[in-house]
Amino acid sequence: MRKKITLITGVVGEVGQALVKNLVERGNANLVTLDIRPAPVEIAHLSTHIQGNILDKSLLARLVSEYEIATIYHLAALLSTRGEFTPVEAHQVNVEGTMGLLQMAAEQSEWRKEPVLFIFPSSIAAYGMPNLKAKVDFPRVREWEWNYPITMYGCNKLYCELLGIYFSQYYRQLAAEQPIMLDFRCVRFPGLISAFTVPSGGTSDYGPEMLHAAAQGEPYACFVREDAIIPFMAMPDAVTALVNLAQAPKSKLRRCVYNVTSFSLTAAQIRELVVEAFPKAQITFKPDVKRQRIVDSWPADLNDDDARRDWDWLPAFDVKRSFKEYLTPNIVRRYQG
Ligand code: AKB
Repeated sequence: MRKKITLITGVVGEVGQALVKNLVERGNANLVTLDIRPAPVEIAHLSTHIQGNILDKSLLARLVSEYEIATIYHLAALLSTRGEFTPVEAHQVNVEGTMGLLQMAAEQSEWRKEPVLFIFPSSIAAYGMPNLKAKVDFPRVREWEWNYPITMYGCNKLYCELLGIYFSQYYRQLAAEQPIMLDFRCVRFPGLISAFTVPSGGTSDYGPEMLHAAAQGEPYACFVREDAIIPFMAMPDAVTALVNLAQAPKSKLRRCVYNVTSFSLTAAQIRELVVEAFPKAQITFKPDVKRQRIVDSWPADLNDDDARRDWDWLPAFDVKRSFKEYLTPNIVRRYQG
């Protein structure tokens, strides 16, 4: 009999590393992780790691022949800044990679006669505010509003949300027999800040970069204006959101895609918090017009009322707790030792 497992793609990314630790702490032992990169030492012992490409069909075929995949956390993606430099590659990884996994999950759901749970992180990048006036006038956007992304990554995320809904509700809708469909659940994340990892390739990276630079005593030139504002969340809350959504009773979920958020800050406010934690921080502002435009297209805040109502979503780390209890002490420890 094949071993029942949870598959995590893109595990070497920031969310993946935090998620693996969290799932293991919760007693989830049967984790298989997949990434184009080798597993870092911090998490290598926590799962069976496969180094490979999600676009490799023979690799996916080998996976299903060896394992019964019950749950998939599909985190592999090229983020918004990186995606603008390599849009074709971003589309391949973000869309074709997701499509391949959705197809595999659909086939597995039929084979097992039980839905595969497919958890997908989307992003504020799925939104596109047309100008700063709209951003000010409509600060707390709902899931279905302003879905006009201006980055390849944002377009990819929005389309993959729709693909997930398609595979979970309409796949083979004209077939004689209704197949068992997969269970697709998605959260739209704001910018994420981790104490243990530094992001790469994103456009919300200026927040965590400011903090990590200050903790290492390095100067940092922030690539957005002081008044640039987007929502953020501390990494432990991001992981909780994924796991809680995965565990929510299906009957309670009235949507497939949910906004989740914690606090919104301008770049100047982030700087103030960083300077409070690291008084010697040398942070200047040197806006990059092109990356600024991307940040300006993202909403100032997310309306996450539906997640709160349907599966009791509540961030544990507001801005004060994030900095005082999670970010500052852990970052200090990280760079001191
Ligand atoms: C990015 O900046 O691309 C990501 C995101 C907001 O999804 N961090």
